Amino acid sequence: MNLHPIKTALLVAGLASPLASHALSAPVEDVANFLDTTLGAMEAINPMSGQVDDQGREGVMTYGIAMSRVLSVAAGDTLRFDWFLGTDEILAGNGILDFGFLSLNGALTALAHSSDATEATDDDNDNTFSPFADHLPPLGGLYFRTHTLVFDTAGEVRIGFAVVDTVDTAVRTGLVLDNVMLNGTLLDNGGFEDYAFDGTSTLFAGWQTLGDVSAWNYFPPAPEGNVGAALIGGDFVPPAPVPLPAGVWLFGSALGALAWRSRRAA
Ligand SMILES: [Ca+2]
Ligand SMILES: [Ca+2]
Repeated sequence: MNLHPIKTALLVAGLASPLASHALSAPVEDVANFLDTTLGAMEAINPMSGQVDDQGREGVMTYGIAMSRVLSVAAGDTLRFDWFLGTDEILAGNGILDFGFLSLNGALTALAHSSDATEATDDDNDNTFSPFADHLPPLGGLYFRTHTLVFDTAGEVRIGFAVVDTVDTAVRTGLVLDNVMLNGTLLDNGGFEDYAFDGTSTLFAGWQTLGDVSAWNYFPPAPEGNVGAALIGGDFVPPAPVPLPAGVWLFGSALGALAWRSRRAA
C-alpha cells in the first residue's frame, strides 16, 4: 500500500487553507462566492474599474480577504461597527487603488479605498507604530469611523466585510473592524477580543473568514477592548499551482444564503 499520494494531497490542502496558513489572500472569485455576491457587484464599486495604474496596467481586481457571519434581525434593528483603513499604496506611488467594503446579503457598500488614506502614520516621529505607511486621517478626532444602518425587514442577514487588491497583490491595504453591535449591544465576539479560554482562541469565534484575517493591536488602537480584526491584502506571494478548485476557499456561506432566500421566497 502506497500512502505517498495521500500524504501529498493532504499537505497541499493544508498549504492552501487560509485557516492553516494565515498568510494568503483568496482569488477575487472566491471573495464573491464567500460573500454571496457577484464579481459584477464588486466591479461596480472598484475604484480602478476601467482605469490603469501609472504603468498602464489594467485596474482589475486580483485577490481579497473577507469575513462574515449570519444574523437574525427584526425590522428596525440597528447594526453598527467601527472601521479603519490603512495602506502602503500611497508610499508605493503606483497609482493603484485597493478598496474595502461592506456586504449585506451580497449588496455592497464601499467604505474606503487606498487614496482615502492620506495621513502618514508616523509623520511626527513619535514612534506610533502601524503596519501601514498611511492611514485615514482623523474625523472628529477619531481614527475609526462608525458605520450605522437600519434593517427594513426581518430575516437572516449575512453581513460581510472585505478588502480587495487591484492590479497586483504586491502592496498592502487593510480594513480593520471592531465594535460590531446590534441595537447597541456588542455581538458575541463582535469586539474580536482574544480570551484564549482553555487554550482556544476566541479572536474570530462566531465569524467565518476567507484568507488572512488577523488580530489588530497596532496604532491606531482598537476602539473596543484591545484588539480588532484586520483584513490585510497585499504582500501576497502566489503559491505554486495546486490541484484544488477555486471553490475550496468557500466556507459554508451557501447554507445561510439558501435559508435567507427561502424565507424571502415564502
Ligand atoms: Ca495593493
Ligand atoms: Ca475589540
